[in-house]
Amino acid sequence: MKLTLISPVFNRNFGLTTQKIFAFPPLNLPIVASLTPPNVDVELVDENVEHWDYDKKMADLVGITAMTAQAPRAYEIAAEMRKRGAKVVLGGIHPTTLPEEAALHADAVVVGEAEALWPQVFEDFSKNRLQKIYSHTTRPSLKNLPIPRRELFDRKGYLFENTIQMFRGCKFSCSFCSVWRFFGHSYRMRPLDEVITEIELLKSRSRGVCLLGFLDDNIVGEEQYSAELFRRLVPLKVLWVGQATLDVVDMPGMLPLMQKSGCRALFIGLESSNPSALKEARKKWLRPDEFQTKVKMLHDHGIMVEGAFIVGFDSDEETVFEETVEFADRIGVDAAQFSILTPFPGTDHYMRLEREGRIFDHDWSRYGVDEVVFQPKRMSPEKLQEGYHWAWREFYSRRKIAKRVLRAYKNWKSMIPLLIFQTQYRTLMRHREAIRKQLSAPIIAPVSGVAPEAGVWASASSAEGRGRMPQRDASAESTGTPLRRPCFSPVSSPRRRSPSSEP
Ligand code: B12
Ligand code: SF4
Repeated sequence: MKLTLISPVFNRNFGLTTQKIFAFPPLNLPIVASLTPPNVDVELVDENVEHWDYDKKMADLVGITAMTAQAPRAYEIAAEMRKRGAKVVLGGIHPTTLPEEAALHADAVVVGEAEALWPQVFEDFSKNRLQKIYSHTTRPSLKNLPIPRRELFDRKGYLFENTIQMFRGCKFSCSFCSVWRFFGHSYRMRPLDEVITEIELLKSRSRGVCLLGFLDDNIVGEEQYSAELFRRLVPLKVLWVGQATLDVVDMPGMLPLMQKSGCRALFIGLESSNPSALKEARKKWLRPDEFQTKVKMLHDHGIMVEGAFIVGFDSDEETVFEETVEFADRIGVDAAQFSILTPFPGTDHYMRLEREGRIFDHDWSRYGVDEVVFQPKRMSPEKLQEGYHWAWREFYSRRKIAKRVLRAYKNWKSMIPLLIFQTQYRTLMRHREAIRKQLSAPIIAPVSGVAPEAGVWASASSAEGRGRMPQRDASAESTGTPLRRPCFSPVSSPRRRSPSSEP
């Protein structure tokens, strides 16, 4: 009996993740594997880092995970595997949000968390009585979970495989976010003893320094619990990175403790320098005038900060791109990620834009936060798309990278990782922008058979580092040419265009 678990490529146009630094292993599939009886032959395919062939990975049962951006490719793989005789089960955040859609493409859909459902799915499969939808009424407890089968990652070539999760859920209700809708509005914690046992195991398997990546959306969400974890990490001498909200800085004694426990970098959702945008996002508690001081406090504790910023809020004007890049530089973040506000199905933001008739593209493969799928309020979709690319180019211009790396001289140990990270980001984003430009030519054949090759490398515009966004070519705007979706899978949801973009 063979089970193949598949993580579809995030964005078919970009193909394999060529930079190891951004190749993040999926934790969900090793969890599903750990819930499967031990006598089953389990194989894991991560299309983001490996080429593969349907015929060589054939199995009796296939499990596929999908975030929204992965869904069209997941459906495509499901069709191919079913054609070859396998039963296919879909799970993850997208099938959970839209189970009826997913059910059109699979033999069964898991709505929710595998811990509560997979043993039953597997038993039903073994007895040839698979049902179409499996869902739970209460979210599962996170006690006594088996250790995820990370050995299935072997030889896939990730920079590090030690991703770990302590709790699920979030107490906040950000309007654009899927997490609190999916995992619930309060925290469900794993017993700390079990977390520490898992970390000790990861440490014993590591060659050299043990680097951990915590996947928790807010590692200090439960202050007491997190502080206790950090105390227990100190003697283990690991290094770790994670995600947090900026109020970590206000928690008495937390920063020195995190530093001692091995924290080296935090990914923080700063979202915007515009208070009206923060209100829209339901992040009123963030105060942009405090960001600079707080980032400095993190730096003083040897913690690098990657700030996440979103553009495309209703209150964002066309100046938002320059303002955001200037702001990110001024507050001193070490790295930044820019995203286009994307209405993920199931979120409050999606429901509002849908009600207002502003979502013009339901091709989920474009929901990777790098394409405009809705009509912005104070600018054209083209302007938003262009400004997004400009922000990445500008923030990662050579001149700005050099400035940031030199600024880190007080914490000299961080200079080399910082330089590597920044140049990798620069390469990745320029590569993607170049591909997108090439794809503005109308047709790309749908991918089949194997994961797509990354597109051809090409150099993007050289006008960089000047801090001002070039004005758009007016002739291009006047044509009213809709943003073209480069590759539309025949199995994805039907696409609607905004009235303004009708030919
Ligand atoms: C780590 C992470 C990543 C990693 C992914 C690693 C990987 N290969 O999976 C990276 C950094 C690559 C990533 C990228 C993106 N991410 Co991300 N990511 C996360 C994060 C923080 C943790 C994911 C995780 O491992 N969770 C823990 C596991 C256990 O949960 P799970 O995956 O949901 O799995 C459970 C169930 O869903 C189910 N299940 C899942 N799959 C399957 C399959 C089967 C067969 C079965 C039976 C069950 C099952 O069982 C599992 C166990 O209970 C989540 C937030 C979160 N809390 O989940 C965001 C999240 C998933 N990401 C999100 C987004 C938007 C993205 C991006 C599109 C944009 C971005 N943020 O950059 C990109 C996509 C890539 C691209 N286009 O470049 C959104 C997804 C929204 C949506 N509706 O799709 C989330 C929810 C964050 C948010 N705030 O909304 N991400
Ligand atoms: S964006 Fe972060 S803080 Fe806001 S609800 Fe989502 S996980 Fe919680």
